[in-house]
Amino acid sequence: MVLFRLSVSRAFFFTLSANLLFLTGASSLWGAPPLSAELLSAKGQKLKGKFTFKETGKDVEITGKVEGLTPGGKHGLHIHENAKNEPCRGDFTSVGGHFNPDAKPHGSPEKASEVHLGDLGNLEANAKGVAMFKLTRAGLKLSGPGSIKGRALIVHAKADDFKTQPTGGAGDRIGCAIIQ
Ligand SMILES: [Cu+2]
Ligand SMILES: [Zn+2]
Repeated sequence: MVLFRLSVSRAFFFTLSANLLFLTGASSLWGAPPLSAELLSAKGQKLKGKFTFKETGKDVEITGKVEGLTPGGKHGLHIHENAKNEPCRGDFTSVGGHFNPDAKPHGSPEKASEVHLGDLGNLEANAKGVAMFKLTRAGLKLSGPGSIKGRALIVHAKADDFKTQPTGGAGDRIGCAIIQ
């Protein structure tokens, strides 16, 4: 009887550890690791900032903090396609236009499925020129074909008006970060 009990409890622990292995292995198979992007400032600007991109279910949660913006100002924020894998350099125009794999018009991320996939809205700076950013965006992928890895995050000098095509009329590119 004692022997029997021992073997039952062993079997139980074996199943438990096998399940734990399965769970930890599965989470790395299903979820892409988070990505991050550190801003480079344009000449004549004093931008500093960092963003992270994390999978949350089917969506991607983007969080970030930027310093050195216009106090109280709004600044357009987009993922640009960077199809040629350019670094952030010069006036940051070499990273191309907004990431738009589904050929949609430019607009607000509140209409996520109807606008450029790279449209992230505006950063809103406080009186000290600091903006905290948080957005959960549907449709983005962190790995594999069509992902945002290697693309460029751009901060603009002016607000995105969500109307002007195809840029939102957000003006110069004052900050650039490669998503990696
Ligand atoms: Cu842009
Ligand atoms: Zn756009």
